[in-house]
Amino acid sequence: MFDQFFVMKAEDAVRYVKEKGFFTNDARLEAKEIGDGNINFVFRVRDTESGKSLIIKQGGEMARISDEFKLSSDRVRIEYEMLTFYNERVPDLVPEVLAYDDRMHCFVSEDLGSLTIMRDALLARRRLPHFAEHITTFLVETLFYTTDIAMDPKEKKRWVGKFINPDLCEITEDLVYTEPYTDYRHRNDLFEPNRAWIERMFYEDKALRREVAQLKWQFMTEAQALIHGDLHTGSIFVDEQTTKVIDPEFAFYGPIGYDVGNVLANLMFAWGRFAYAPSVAPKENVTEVKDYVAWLEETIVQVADRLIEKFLQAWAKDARDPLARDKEVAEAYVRRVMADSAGVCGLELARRIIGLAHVKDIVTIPDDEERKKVERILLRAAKHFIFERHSLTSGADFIQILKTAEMEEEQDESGA
Ligand code: SR1
Ligand code: MG
Repeated sequence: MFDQFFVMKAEDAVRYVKEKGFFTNDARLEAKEIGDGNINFVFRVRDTESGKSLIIKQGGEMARISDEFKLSSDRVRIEYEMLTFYNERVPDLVPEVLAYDDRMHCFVSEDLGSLTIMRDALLARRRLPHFAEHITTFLVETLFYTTDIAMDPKEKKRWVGKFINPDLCEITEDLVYTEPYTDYRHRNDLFEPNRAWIERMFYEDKALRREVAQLKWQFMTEAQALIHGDLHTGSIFVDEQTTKVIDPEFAFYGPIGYDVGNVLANLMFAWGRFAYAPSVAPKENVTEVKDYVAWLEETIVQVADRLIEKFLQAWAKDARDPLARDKEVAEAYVRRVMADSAGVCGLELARRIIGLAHVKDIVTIPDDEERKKVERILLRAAKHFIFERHSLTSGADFIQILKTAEMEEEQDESGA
């Protein structure tokens, strides 16, 4: 029955796992479509007696968010190959992947049901004491070790070919790099109280468009490392002890800063929400919320600083190019990674507020005045990250930009 592609429903998912031998024919299974992303279908199939469960992820021919996006099913193969690579390199930080089916455009993987999507954990103000350590290990192990500096350059070029991902790269090129800097009414979805402000601050800023153009050509041409390509807090499962990265369907050989910048920006959405939207928590929790904002700031600092440290350590241990043995070469390389990360951090902040695909951290702020302010602070920060990316060299520099953006917004509000 599963020898020709069709979009599965929950009952098909039950038949599928039985036919493929994951469960016996008489197992009592229940299945539910649980996907909340913009693109694919995700089924959880569970044995009601043993409790054993599995995930099937299936890619249709177009994105869920809009049928404007027609997508090659090859993305499912790429995601499966990426998860396989991650399982070899960082098994503790990803789900186990069990099977791939190129006819049904799906794969089967471990169910991480006991964990929570990180965006939801942050919205619930859960502290994740190991996140910065885990994610920086993930980033260095998957990024540094897939560069020409650590990998055999011929093998690396084969990988570049294996992970060519034109449709998903096109989505990023359009949604992240082009549309938020253009009055692209057809797809940009602006919060109305900020429309005029965004038109002035973004669409009319030619210098900004020039900087973004540089970053866009870099994204399109720099085959630096095998990047995840969509490493936001909706692509990470967590609990207080655990971090598991999922969803690498946007993977390709691109700039390291794309992954790092996404992680940082998505921590900043939670930061903006809790720092400037008091209505999102009960009044009596004000001190707890303040402490949570401090925890988010510490985490942003640690992600940047530990990444730099671990990258340099990995370089000292495993760089194989003879020209890479000079410590100053390593330091200059990492400085550029951080500049690229800052640029992408700005792009991600901007596109989730101005573009088509939003984040819950912002759109669920119930008070319009608060949301207006949070968006403006993050958008001001976005511009600083893009323009000043070459001068950001530590985690503290990232926080400094957030503080500058806060101050500018306060001054503007008070008419100073
Ligand atoms: C059409 S897809 C919109 C967004 O969802 C994905 O998760 C990526 O972030 C993409 O930009
Ligand atoms: Mg995704």
